[in-house]
Amino acid sequence: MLIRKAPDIASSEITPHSLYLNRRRFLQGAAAGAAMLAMPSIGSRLLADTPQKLQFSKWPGSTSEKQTPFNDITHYNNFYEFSTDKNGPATLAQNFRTRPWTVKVEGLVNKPKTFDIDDILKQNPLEERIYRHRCVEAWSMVIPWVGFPLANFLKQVEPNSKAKFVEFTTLWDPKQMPGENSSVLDWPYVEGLRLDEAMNPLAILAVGLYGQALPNQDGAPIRLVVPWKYGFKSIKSIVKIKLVDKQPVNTWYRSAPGEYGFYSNVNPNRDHPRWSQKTERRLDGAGFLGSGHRIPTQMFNGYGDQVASMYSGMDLIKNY
Ligand SMILES: Nc1nc2c(c(=O)[nH]1)N[C@H]1C(S)=C(S)[C@@H](COP(=O)(O)O)O[C@H]1N2
Ligand SMILES: [Mo]
Repeated sequence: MLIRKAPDIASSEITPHSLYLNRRRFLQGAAAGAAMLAMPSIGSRLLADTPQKLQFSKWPGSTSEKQTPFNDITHYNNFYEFSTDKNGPATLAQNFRTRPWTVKVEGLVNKPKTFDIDDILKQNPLEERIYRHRCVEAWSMVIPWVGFPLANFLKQVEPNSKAKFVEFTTLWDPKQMPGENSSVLDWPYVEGLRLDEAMNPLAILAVGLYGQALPNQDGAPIRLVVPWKYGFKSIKSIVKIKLVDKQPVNTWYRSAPGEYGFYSNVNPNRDHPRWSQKTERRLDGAGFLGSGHRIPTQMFNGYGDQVASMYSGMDLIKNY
C-alpha cells in the first residue's frame, strides 16, 4: 500500500491535498501502515460481509455519462480519517463499525432530534442519482449514488428563522480511524453549507452506491453529496448536523485557507494556487495504473442551470 507505483510518482495531481503537509504526511503514512499490519485477517474480511441491498426509485435527472466502475469508486478515495493514500481506506476501513449509528440534528431548529440510521433508511424514500463527482485534485468520477434530498431531512427538524448555515461533523473515534491519531488535519472533520445550498434539491445525503449500502471507505453509513462543489465538501460518516447563524469553519479551510475556500464551487476559471482547474482526469476503469482520460471541467460541474442563481451577484473568484 505504501509503495508508490510509477505513474503516481510521475503525476503531480495525485496527492496535492497533502503536498503542503511535507514530512507530517510521511509520519501519517507510517502510522497508517503500522495500523494496517496490526489488523487481523484482512483477506477473509474482504468476502465476509454481504452488502445490504437497497430499495430505490430512479431519479430522472441522472447523467447518462459512463459510470465509473465500482472498483475505482471504492479504491480511489480521500478519507483522511483512515489514510492519506487513495487506496488506503479500502483496507483500513474494513472493520469500521457503522451500527449502531446515530445522526444528531441540533442548533437553530424547533425540533432537535437524534435519528437512528435504520430509521433514516426506513423513513426517507431512496433514489438512485447518477452524479458527476469532481475532486479539487482534478480527477473526477461518475457515481450512481443512492440517497435522498438533504432538504427533506432538514425540514423534519424545522430550522428556525435564525438558521443561516448548516454544519456537518464526521465521527471522531481514533480507535477505529487511525488517521485521527495524526495531526494531518484538525479532527473531527467539519464541513458547512449555506442554508439555501443545503436546501437545493441537488444536495443529497447518500447511504449507498451501485444499489447497495455505502462501502465504509465511501463514507458509510451516511455522507453528504453536493455535486456542484469540489469533493471535499461532501463530508463522510456524518454523526452531527447543526443549524447555525455563522459561516462554519470547514476543515480544509482551517488547514489551508488560501487553497480551500468555504464555497468550493467547481470553477474552471479559478485556478487552485498550485494547479489549473481547467480540466479534469475522468477515472474510467483503467484503475491506478491508468491515467483516466482528460476532459474540460464545466462551471458548477455542469449543474449551473440548477445552482448558478444561488450565487448571482457574488464574485466567484474571490469567493472560491
Ligand atoms: N470525513 C471526511 N470526509 C471527506 C474526506 C475526508 O478526508 N474525510 N475527503 C473529502 C474529499 S477531498 C473527497 S474528493 C471526497 C471523496 O469521496 P469518495 O472517496 O467517496 O470519492 O470525500 C470528501 N469527504
Ligand atoms: Mo477531494
